[in-house]
Amino acid sequence: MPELQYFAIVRNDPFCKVVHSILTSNPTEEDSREPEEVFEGIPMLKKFLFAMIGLSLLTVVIGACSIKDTGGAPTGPVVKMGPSTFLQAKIDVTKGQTLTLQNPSSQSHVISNGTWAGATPKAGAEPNAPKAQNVSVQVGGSMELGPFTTAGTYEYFCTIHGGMNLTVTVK
Ligand SMILES: [Cu+2]
Repeated sequence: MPELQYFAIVRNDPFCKVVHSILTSNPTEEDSREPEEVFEGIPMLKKFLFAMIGLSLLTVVIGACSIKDTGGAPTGPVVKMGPSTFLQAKIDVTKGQTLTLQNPSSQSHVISNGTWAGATPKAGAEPNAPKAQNVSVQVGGSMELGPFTTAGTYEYFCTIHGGMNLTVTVK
């Protein structure tokens, strides 16, 4: 299983090491036959089943080891942005959580504390509001707000897109 060994060595990860040692361990003393002998004694269907199970396990193991490589995926609430709006105008957040703003749209945004009052941008942060001061969020990018430590209502807006408001309610 060269791929698996590669993962185990590259990851240098306890879980991967365990899997690696199991799959590369020598036959036990009770079973002193050569691995080839053992394999020959198994009917074709069983060999096929073992191969399928082996492949499934390999997929799961590689998947498990790979997930750690991706890292950074938000564990808290997420609000996505469109080209000129937040795709939701309000979000509830539990005290202590950090909010992630993701921008999968075709336009970049600039986020600050405050709100659009009609056509007028009103910058300003409520007491205890996590600060955002002209944070540029590029196409495909994201930013974090928080952690929100105090219950209350907090306003954020995009300074370049009129009416692009987000209200965060912390409970
Ligand atoms: Cu914007």
